[in-house]
Amino acid sequence: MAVVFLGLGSNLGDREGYLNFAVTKLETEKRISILDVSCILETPPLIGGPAQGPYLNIVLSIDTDLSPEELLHKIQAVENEGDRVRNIKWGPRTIDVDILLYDNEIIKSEYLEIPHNEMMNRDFVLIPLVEIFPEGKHPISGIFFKNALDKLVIKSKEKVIEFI
Ligand code: A4P
Ligand code: MG
Repeated sequence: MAVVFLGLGSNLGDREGYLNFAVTKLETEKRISILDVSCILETPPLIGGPAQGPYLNIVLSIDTDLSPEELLHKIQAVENEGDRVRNIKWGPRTIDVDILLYDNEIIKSEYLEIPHNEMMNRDFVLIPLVEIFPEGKHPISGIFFKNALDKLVIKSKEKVIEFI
């Protein structure tokens, strides 16, 4: 069994409804048990993408015997069932599920990069991750997520971040 952290985001339609939908779908998977779910965080979209509305994000931890590739297929099926349409890179989405961590494994293939390559630069990932995994550290750099978050928060103090 592996402990896996997933990052979920939504900024289209019933955002909270889509997050709940994805958690419920994962919960009903026989080979997945949900361990913990963070609070919901609302943040502005990343700078650099197209103009779009604010996101709701959560992080959850699961226990699973699915391989990383099998899990990727499962989460893509959940995204598709959650009305996800892929057109613009970084564009608005009903539901996005990213694999952040898969135990301490390091994977780099055409389809999968774990740890998620942008996770250390994103407050909407690190804030909910640190909430449910305060002792966690990055499998490659060994940097504690808590310390990475402190640095990020110092840089982007002026950003509007709120828990809902
Ligand atoms: N892929 C590779 N590694 C992974 C992984 N660890 N987990 C591949 C999941 N997928 C992974 O993803 C494209 C491909 O990445 C997949 O087919 C898979 O093989 P996608 O979700 O289909 O497409 P995308 O939207 O272009 O990329 P991605 O990576 O999901 O987008 P980002 O970088 O996550 O950006 N602002 C706020 N505040 N909150 C957000 O959640 N999200 C984005 C999306 C932009 N701005 C945001 C937020
Ligand atoms: Mg994604």
